[in-house]
Amino acid sequence: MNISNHNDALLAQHTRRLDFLKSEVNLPAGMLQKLKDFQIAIPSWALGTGGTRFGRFSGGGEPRNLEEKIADVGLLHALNQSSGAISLHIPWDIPTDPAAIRSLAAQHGLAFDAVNSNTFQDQADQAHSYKFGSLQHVSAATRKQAIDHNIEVIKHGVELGSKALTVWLSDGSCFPGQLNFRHAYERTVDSLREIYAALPSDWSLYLEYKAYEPNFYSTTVGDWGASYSMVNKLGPQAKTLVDLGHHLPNANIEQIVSILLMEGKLGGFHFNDSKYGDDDLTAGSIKPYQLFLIFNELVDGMDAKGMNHAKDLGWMIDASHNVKDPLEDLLQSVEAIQIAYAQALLVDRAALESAREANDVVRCQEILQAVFRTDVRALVAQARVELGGALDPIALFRQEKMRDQLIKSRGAKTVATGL
Ligand code: RM4
Ligand code: MN
Ligand code: MN
Repeated sequence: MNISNHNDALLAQHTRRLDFLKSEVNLPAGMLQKLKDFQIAIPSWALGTGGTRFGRFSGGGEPRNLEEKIADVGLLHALNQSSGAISLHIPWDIPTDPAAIRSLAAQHGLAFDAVNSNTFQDQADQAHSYKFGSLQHVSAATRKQAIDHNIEVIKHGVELGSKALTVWLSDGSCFPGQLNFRHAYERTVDSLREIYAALPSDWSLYLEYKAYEPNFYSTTVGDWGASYSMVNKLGPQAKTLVDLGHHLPNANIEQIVSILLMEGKLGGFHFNDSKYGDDDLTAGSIKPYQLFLIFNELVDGMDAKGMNHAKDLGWMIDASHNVKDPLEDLLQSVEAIQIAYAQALLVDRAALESAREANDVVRCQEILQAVFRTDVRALVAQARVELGGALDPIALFRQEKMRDQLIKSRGAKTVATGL
């Protein structure tokens, strides 16, 4: 791929835009470096076209195995220099030769972010069904099977150099009366304690919550309150993971983020966007202002604790759908996240704080919206170019007909494991 030719052709336009931005806003010292350091992990389950329960329309050239998934993420990273990690879902992606997988990833400059367990589907060879839950199950044998699976996932992660386990449970109930809420909660915590006990000392356990689906009456880890109370019982290595699509409509996610962060219990993110439920749409495609407000709280809260923006939380995408090229979609998600982050870095926090102290509500809104309406794309592009990436990753992906090349080498009828 010829990145420098591509960049040369766009350079004059880019410089004009960047100069304009610099003439309009004061860029805080170190901002460009922060943007360069910020890496977002790509989920191994989103590299193929996502389906819904009504169907799936494969686009061709989808990765047929873990090696090809790593190659896809490597391609994204070469284009944007900001997706330097991959998050695996087990057993969708079992690294059978971890040393080889690790070195392949290293060749692409990729690290392994959190590994994800799966106790929401039954596998062909499994003894006990998860139809009525996994860690909450009434049967101790089923719970043990799910616990053992999570411990197995940790082992895979250790071999790859991951440092976190993400647990998302579909456990819950579909009808009133089906479940004893207290017992389900207690059994889940007891099971999680056993998983927690198997964590290496430098690992984290992220407990993801979700309001509903596939259970439609109750979900045992259904909101941040349930997750927060559980991770508090487990210990310091356990934290809550926020997936942006997992709230009831109109939830104030930025406030949830702010409080979890303040309490030292925010572990990381699954970025995506949604209109109705867990839609898993491209980050920033529906509610970009919300994404900005979330990053505004993140920057504020992390700075208050002296945290490293790039390293102290887990930044992951969890998006997947039916209609776009998955690689183009992921490039869009990464850029939307970077834009929101860059804008949050531009907020004049001293001015905002004094407007708040003066109860100047209008001024508070003006400060935030002035930043949100600033076009920071040239700055994000500059960070990319300084790292060796493309000025316009999607344009280059199309110019070089990268999807056609993938179809040629992998075939038109491939289907990737995942959602
Ligand atoms: C869930 C949740 C998990 C993801 C699965 C595939 O809704 O978001 O993070 O692993 O989907
Ligand atoms: Mn998720
Ligand atoms: Mn989800």
